[in-house]
Amino acid sequence: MKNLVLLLLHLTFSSAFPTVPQAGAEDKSTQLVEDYLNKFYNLGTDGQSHYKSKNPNTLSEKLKEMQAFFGLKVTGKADAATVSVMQKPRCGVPDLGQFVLTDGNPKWSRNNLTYRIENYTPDMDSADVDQAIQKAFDVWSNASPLTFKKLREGIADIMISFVAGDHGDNSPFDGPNGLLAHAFQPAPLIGGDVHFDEDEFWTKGSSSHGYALFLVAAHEIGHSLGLSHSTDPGALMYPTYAYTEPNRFHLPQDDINGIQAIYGKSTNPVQPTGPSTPVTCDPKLTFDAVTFMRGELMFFKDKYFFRKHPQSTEPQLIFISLFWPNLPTGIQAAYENFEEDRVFLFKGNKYWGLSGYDLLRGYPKSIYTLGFPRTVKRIDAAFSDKNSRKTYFFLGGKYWR
Ligand SMILES: [Ca+2]
Ligand SMILES: [Ca+2]
Ligand SMILES: [Zn+2]
Ligand SMILES: [Zn+2]
Repeated sequence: MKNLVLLLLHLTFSSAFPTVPQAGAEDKSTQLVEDYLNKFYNLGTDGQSHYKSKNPNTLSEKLKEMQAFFGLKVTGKADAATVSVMQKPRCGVPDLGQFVLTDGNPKWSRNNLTYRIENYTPDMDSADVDQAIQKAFDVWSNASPLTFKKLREGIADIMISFVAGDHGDNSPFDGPNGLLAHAFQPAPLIGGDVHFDEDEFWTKGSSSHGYALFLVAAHEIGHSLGLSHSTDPGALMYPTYAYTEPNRFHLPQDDINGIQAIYGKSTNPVQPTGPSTPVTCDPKLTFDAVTFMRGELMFFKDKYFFRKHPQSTEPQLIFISLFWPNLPTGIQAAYENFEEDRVFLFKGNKYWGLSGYDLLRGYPKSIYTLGFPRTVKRIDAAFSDKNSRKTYFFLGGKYWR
């Protein structure tokens, strides 16, 4: 992949939820697997762009590599769980093993770096662009000895631009969605530079449309500084794009460890710490809400949920925003209405309805429409009894039926 380190990719599918491919969709799924391994696991590097006719073992080996990276069961086969991960929106940079550092450990030899914003997107006020970029650099300078000075002219270490289509670096953009941006690892000239696809709609931060410039910039700058992808699903450097409200963003511990492994500790006397991704074997782990959904157990925790299929031993950790961009984090209660095939999620005095992985229209609704008195401000837990067809809501020491 030469020195191109980041291509943010947003695969567009009618539904982001990984369903098992239906009969007839098999060719499409084979193509998906091949394309994915080509792009992110260098399937084609030994001249085997069409594995079927050439070397099926290469495909299986690459699948195993991919499965290991994502913590899936290592089968070497394109099973449903594997295909489902391949359908997730993600960054286009290859996953080069379980190392946070980019191959060859490229780094800047100075700690005082410069950047320049060469042009602006028409999607946002230029002051908001300045602020988003500045905030993205702050993320990294707060966690390391690095400093970033903004230049208004001339050549900076990290040149930032908004460009579309073929823009002369052999890595053309692709119109709306797909590739969002890319960046180059530390080196002279184009090294460190960040390009955003102007065919995207850039925002100050919105869960429902466009892409948050701050979040994409922070991820890209990580590559500009020499970081590669992380296998930690909560890390900024994880390959998939997940929306977090920019004002509530804290650099995760995994990324702090990554940048400090390259450049050393922060010069701040108090070392920064960040959120750590919940680990399923942590005995202190508690959940916000638990429910069944179509035979799978779903555990909600902060901005994640764990999904546990009865046939698998390891629960899968997923961002809530990846499946339901409009749901809040910190769900407080959940239950499944088995007969209607609906799942209801509660937070504060609002609730949301899901049909499988689709958010139902018309939500959130107020819990008072369910008949709760105005004194009720939140639900602690909920449970629906299949046999009696009654739903129980728990609040403090009381329950409603
Ligand atoms: Ca440069
Ligand atoms: Ca694009
Ligand atoms: Zn990336
Ligand atoms: Zn470019």
